[in-house]
Amino acid sequence: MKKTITLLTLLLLLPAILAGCGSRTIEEENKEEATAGEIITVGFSQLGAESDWRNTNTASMQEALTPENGFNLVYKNGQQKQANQITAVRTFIQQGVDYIVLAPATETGWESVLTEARDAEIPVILVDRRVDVADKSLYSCWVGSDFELESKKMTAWLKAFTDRRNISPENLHIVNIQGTPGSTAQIGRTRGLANAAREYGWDLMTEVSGDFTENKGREVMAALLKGYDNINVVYCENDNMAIGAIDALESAGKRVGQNIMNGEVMVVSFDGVNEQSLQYCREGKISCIAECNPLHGPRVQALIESLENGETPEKFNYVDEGLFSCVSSVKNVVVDGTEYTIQEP
Ligand code: GYE
Repeated sequence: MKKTITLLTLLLLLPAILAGCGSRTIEEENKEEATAGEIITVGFSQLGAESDWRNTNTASMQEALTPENGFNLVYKNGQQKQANQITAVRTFIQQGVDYIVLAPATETGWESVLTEARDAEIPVILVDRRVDVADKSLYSCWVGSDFELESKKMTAWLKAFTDRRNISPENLHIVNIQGTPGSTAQIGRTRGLANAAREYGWDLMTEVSGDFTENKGREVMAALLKGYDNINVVYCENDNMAIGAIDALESAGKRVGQNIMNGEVMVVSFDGVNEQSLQYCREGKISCIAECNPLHGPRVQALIESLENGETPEKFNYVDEGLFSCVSSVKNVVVDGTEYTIQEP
């Protein structure tokens, strides 16, 4: 009789014992749910993969917004088309992500979709380039570079270089290979050059877009060489286009360097991210690079964390950047009262 009861008890308890061994306790389940609730889902609409700067920027975001850091990152590549980015943002809204991070290709045309995000109460953080909207409450904040300042540093360097060499301003025959038209980086870098050319009396002959890519930079440079026989400065709005342009110049039998009164063509550019352009800068093929810092992942992470804590971060967050050159005659430049020491590439 006793034996039967023990056996019966065992049989009755068996499911509970098995459950206890095979699956999680209620406490464990609760804990998992709580952590799952804390995971922050971020929809990131990146504009494309057009340059080394861009790829480094994407990697920086992916390295910061990880599950270990409490994030679920949904990445969408816009292939340099605003329409793709608008679709991506709409998808994020439908998915009900917690935050939208947008690196917009160009500045205009964002009102409707950003209004949709605001109506859905999803905060938007802009990274790198900006949007041109009258109502600034359509986004929480922005982090990126001061592109016009980069350009002011570059043109200050060019002015200092020509002053040291006693080259008169009208002897500078400049072409500008621009970035994607209507992007913040293009607008700022183009404006800085145009203002300096006007102020110093440089001959800025033409401006053509190379869309920030190496191939377009090569193509545009080859075409410019057919149209102008006196180009002695090529101002490239990023390094990838500079690499393409140098290729086209050398294929056309031109020498790149600093001896611009004796047939050489000076190339200057922006970013300082990829090894080839830094190597060109060490060799003097690129005379000066204005640094543009792409490592925004940890910055975006900090902004989201600050918003999560109920704080209001600064609306516009700028990063510090310098200038790279191995031309020894210019040691520093002063722009808007700040001195920048030229760094070794
Ligand atoms: O300089 C260029 C990229 O917007 C700062 O975009 C960015 C620019 C960068 O394609 O290489």
